[in-house]
Amino acid sequence: MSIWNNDFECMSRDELEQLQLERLQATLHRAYKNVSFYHHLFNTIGLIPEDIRSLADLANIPFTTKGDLREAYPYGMFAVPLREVVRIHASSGTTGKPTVVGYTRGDLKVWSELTARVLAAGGVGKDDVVQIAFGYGLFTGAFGLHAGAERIGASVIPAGSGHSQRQIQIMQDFRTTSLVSTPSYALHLAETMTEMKVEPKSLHLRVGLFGAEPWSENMRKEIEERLGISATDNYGLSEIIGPGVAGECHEKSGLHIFEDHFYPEVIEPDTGRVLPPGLEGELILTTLTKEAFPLIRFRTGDITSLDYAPCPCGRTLVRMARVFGRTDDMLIIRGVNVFPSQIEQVLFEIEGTEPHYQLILDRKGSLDELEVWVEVTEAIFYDEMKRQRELVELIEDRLEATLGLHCRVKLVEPRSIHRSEGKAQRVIDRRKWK
Ligand code: DLL
Repeated sequence: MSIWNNDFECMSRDELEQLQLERLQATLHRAYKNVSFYHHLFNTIGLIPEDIRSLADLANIPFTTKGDLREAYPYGMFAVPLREVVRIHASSGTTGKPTVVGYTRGDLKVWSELTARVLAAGGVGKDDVVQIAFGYGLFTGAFGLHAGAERIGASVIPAGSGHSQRQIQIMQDFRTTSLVSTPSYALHLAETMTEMKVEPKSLHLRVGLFGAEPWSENMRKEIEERLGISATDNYGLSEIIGPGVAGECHEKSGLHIFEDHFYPEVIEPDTGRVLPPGLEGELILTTLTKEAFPLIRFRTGDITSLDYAPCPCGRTLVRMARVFGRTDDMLIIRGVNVFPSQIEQVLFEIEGTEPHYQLILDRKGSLDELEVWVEVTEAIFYDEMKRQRELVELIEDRLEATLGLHCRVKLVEPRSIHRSEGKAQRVIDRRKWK
């Protein structure tokens, strides 16, 4: 599997850090001069961009939050006049009002370079037929990876999201070799193939590049087995650029962050203290080359850790651990911190359950209750009550051992949980409605 840009992806750490510092200083100047939010921020803390002389000095600058971006809605954080902006996207807005992001022509060029790196690392080359099953629209997923695939010289099918039977028909007829989607949608496609009696091995699929939502190692195994492909994880967020912030190589042990364009830090969420490599915390990103929408120390809300150990693939870029969850999708149930992905891990290890689940949170009196709805196979759903009872108890026990919390489990009929064409909705929080 090839490395798209050897010069930058395999640079010596010394050279890389020098480049980061130069690019950081240019970014700070641009932001200070052109974005009133950053101008005020620097004035408030009594610093000017020249005061940041090393990468470590960056820790003296306060964080930028999603809230800051929302206050600047829609164009307040742009560092260039609108006439230089050639593309506008917006974040999904799942955690509030969307944030609007802009790209100059130069930004689009960098973006396609970075998504080309992601695709190449996941095994896509110019002989591939790449089916993009993300929604084309304000969401950055489809346009971002589409441009990278074209840049590689692959044949790109802009299939868009949804219409699963048609997606599979396209895979058959157009001989798709690479699927780009969310991991949950890839599983849904595998299921639809079974219903359509299409044997995945009869297709030409080789690789899958999945991202935009958290997924587990077990889910990777399941997707790889069911679709007969090699699946890699890629990460990004609209505020920073979209997909193309980081991607896995064939080693599949962490996602290489494209550090020549983004400077990562991991902090302790409560105190803001920068954590040493290896410790888990919230990822903070600073853009180093963005023209239209530079961000300094942006709080991503995503939980990960950084690993600077050399990777056998040859890239020198730091690796971030698979994003396990967000600081804000962490559920606090009777004082216990719970990430939906922990529940997914447990379910994947239990025979007879399907990889589809939903968490229903409710409040009974003053107590929070968590009910986990788990889809089961037909054989189990129509089996005798005793067998079902045993399965419920098994899942409840395993969940309690993992989470330290008792929750009720309800087995639901195959295909009764809503399938998403984009990011899966795992949590229904009824506490908010009361
Ligand atoms: O989801 C960009 C993207 C598109 C990435 C396609 C990869 C592939 P947003 O809609 O702004 O942008 O959502 C960003 O999604 O902060 C994470 O919480 C989550 N996320 C993205 N990729 C991953 C991943 C796109 N690989 C938010 N694993 C981020 C876990 C992910 N979470």
